[in-house]
Amino acid sequence: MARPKVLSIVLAGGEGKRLMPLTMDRAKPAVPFGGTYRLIDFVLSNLANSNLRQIAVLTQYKSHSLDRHISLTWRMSTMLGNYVTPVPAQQRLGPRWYQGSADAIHQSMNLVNDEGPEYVVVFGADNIYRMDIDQMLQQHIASGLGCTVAAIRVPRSEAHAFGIIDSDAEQRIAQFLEKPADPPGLPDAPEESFASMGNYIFTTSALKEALSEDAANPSSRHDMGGDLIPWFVDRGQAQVYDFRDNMVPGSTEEDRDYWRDVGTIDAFHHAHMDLVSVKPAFNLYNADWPIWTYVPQQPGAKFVLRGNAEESIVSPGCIISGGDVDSSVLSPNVRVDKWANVEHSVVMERARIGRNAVVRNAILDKGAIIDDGAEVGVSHEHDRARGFTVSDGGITVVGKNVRVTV
Ligand code: ADQ
Repeated sequence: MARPKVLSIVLAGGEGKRLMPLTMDRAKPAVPFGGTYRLIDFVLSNLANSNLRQIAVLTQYKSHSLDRHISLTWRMSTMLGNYVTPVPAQQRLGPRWYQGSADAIHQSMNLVNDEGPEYVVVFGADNIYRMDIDQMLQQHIASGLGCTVAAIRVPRSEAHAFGIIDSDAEQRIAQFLEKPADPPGLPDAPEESFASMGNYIFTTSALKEALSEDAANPSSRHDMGGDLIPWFVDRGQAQVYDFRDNMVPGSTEEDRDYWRDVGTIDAFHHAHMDLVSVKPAFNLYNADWPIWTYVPQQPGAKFVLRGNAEESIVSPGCIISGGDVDSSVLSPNVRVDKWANVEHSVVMERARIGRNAVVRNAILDKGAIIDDGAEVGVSHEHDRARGFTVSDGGITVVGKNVRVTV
């Protein structure tokens, strides 16, 4: 059977306020993750590995580093082909930026009209997971409905941060509540709720109708979860795709339903600590479903003068010269000097950690410099007094190129 024509749109305009200061001058999908990746690499890898290779990335907020990353990784790569296009907000429908995620799609309908796809895949750019999107597409096509929403079970205590779905036995969505204050539990598991992953597939004609009605509705906030999905639900045109039914090559029963929203400093740090655990819930090393990225050519990581790293990811170009690194993720080109101690931390590119310095439960953004003998994450009062963000969970964040003195 001929493959239907599909256009994929990745929503990459989010500000990521709760990840400040990591999103101070980059869009949330451009935030580095796991040493060598950026958040957006996960959705783009899932699309590419699912053979959905016509992809538009809608950018808006502070999109410079995101555009550069997409160009380097996803447009210039001969291996991946030239099929990902970043599309900046262009004010095509008047002098305004996108008002919400549905408005971002509405203002980009020229892409859909130009390509003429039968189905439009609309995915968020901020989450960490592996997914064979073709399996969801097959369910969408078989249903004949206008809209399919991917969903996962989450603890009810966290469900207020998501779109919550009430579906019947046939997977038809009866109710969709965007970020409800008091989320309902599931009939078979009262302490769990069924949460939207912010990943949708639409039949093109239905999407066009929904977007034009939404654009004409003065009371709409033009949000995918808040307005557009409820439009389909009200018309009996929305079904759920249970992420538990998805299986990618090389995954195991343990990691098959891994999906994380790393939208807060604590969730971001926690996901990194999982990566360096002996049995991580998310396996970066599954070569059957690779996560693609761009890493500039660099020599291998080097350990000298008894420099040491345990339970850690150490990226190319790093030099651990007599320092100790434990349970941490180091991006390329980091230096850790003699007698320094780095523990339970995420250290981004080109950070320098001087002699006798201590970095504990911290995130150091690119180019941060920790002077000889300086401490981060040892005293929260001291960290706050120096203007660093300290999260609710006690993670200290040192911003890009910031120098920490004794
Ligand atoms: P949120 O993540 O809170 O909830 P939102 O902030 O709209 O929703 O972000 C969704 C995606 O759209 C992200 O990838 C973001 O970068 C992007 N985005 C946001 N505003 C945009 C704009 N103006 N232009 C382009 N891109 C934009 C959503 C759903 C919930 C669901 C969670 C799952 O609304 O129902 O449960 O995702 O994480």
